[in-house]
Amino acid sequence: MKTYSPETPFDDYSPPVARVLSCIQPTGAVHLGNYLGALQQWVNGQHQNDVFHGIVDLHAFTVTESPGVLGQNTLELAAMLFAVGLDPNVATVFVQSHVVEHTTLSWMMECTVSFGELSRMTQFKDKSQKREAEFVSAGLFTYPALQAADILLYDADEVPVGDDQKQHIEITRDIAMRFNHRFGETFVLPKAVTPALGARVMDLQEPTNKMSKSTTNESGCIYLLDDPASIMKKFKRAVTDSDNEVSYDRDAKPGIANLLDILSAATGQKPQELASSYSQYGALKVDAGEAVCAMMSPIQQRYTELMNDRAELQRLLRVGAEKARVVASATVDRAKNAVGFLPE
Ligand code: ATP
Ligand code: LTN
Repeated sequence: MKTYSPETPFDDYSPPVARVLSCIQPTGAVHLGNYLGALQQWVNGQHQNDVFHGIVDLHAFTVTESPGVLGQNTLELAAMLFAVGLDPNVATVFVQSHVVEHTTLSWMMECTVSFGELSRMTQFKDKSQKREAEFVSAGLFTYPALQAADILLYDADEVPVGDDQKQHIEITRDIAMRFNHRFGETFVLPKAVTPALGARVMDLQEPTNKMSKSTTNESGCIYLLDDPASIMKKFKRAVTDSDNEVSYDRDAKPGIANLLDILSAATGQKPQELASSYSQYGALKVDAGEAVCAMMSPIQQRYTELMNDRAELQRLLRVGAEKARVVASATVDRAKNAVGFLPE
């Protein structure tokens, strides 16, 4: 890479690229929140930065109790990541369990985070409460340590995520700082980057909750593989409010603001500007639905093609894991040396 020096003319200078990492769990179908809050940013960032994207099956294992589902979900998610536009020749796309360094570093992270810190994580509180009578694994509790390992293994400068993940990036920084303080400079401190639009896509039926695959009412969640008829139906049924004036106000009019945000993310126009061009809720719902259908159609086509060639998908994932392992194993060696484990 070229670096700037007074002797180098400006047109020859390219700033150093950032190392970017983000991951997604293979826990079910990808929804519009995942796409607008994270995946779209991953795709846009791949030509500017050095990007690593993991399918975090070990994280999904925290809530997996039946055999056979994890591998199939992982394969389907890989097809979806390539279908939305991640280029396997540019981005490093890998499966977390294929890179064994994640579990080694995760244990070191567990020993660097406190019980109190983990107890304060809102995702753990939400997910353990939602599981009510179900089994709550210790892995669900120590989950942020594994996530910290994912990020620190790759010396990530930036982590593009939706709003809900900011706390996990904060705890990763705290763990990295503590480790560096105890054992000497080892880890790069990452920062979360959230998109201006789509940072939090809300449920169409309960617009004060984030759109989520663990929703109780399926019609509030748009899946990337939904057919156009069901996408339109879900938009037409979206919960709004009782007056009929289109304005962009997230607190007073969460349903309308969400529709405007979605339409804005799909068209590139500002939500406030869009608001002024509508006088009725019905037309806004139809336009938002149609814009989403148009955005999904090429993705769905590529997804089907990719799923028809399983051998090729697995080959792409092997290439990704090899590239990931090179960086990850160097970091684990550095961390072990810093602590002073006895070398083999
Ligand atoms: P869910 O709540 O649906 O189970 P999750 O947060 O567990 O979702 P992942 O599949 O691990 O889902 O998330 C992948 C990415 O999608 C993360 O970066 C997360 O911040 C982002 N994301 C998830 N839901 C939303 C949403 N409603 N709006 C914006 N971004 C979201
Ligand atoms: N916890 C995240 C998924 C996740 C992740 C990561 C995101 C696991 N490891 C590393 C960014 C970086 C979630 O539930 N969305």
